[in-house]
Amino acid sequence: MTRNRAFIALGSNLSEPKAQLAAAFAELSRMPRTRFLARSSLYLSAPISAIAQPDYVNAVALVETGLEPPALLDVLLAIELSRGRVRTAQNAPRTLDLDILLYNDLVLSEPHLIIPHPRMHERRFVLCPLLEIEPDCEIPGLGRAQDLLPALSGQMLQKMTE
Ligand code: PH2
Ligand code: MG
Ligand code: MG
Repeated sequence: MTRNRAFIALGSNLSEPKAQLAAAFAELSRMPRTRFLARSSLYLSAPISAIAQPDYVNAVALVETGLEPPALLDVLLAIELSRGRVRTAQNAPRTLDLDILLYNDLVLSEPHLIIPHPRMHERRFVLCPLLEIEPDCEIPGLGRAQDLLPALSGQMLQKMTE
């Protein structure tokens, strides 16, 4: 199996978010040609959205996978659907969101898939859990994740007890 390292962001703010993330970790560990390597703590975060909505539970997972990025995306979208995800407006509340953050040191810009995730460096709810499992994380084109964090100190984020 080709061993690619992929970091995946998890987020939920509907239908028992903590349970959604627990189910999602289990689903990620069952993906084909994939080994689940690590996950962060759960974090409670204020929504970043123009639409008023509940707080989110967020986390980041690391997997080793033989799936190429488009196939990985398809599997993640299928897991979202299996958790009742309904797509309405951008940044609308959701039962489960699974985003590819990083895939090795790949830089990709396709209509439906941009890697690194184009907004990850603006989001404390992504960088904090990412740094928890990968302290030396480098984001291709943007530098060390650790160095991007101070600019985001105004965003509410709280590590949760599980
Ligand atoms: N996801 C979004 C938009 N805003 N805000 C928080 N706190 N957490 C998220 O996961 C999130 C968000 C779009 O994917
Ligand atoms: Mg997202
Ligand atoms: Mg998404």
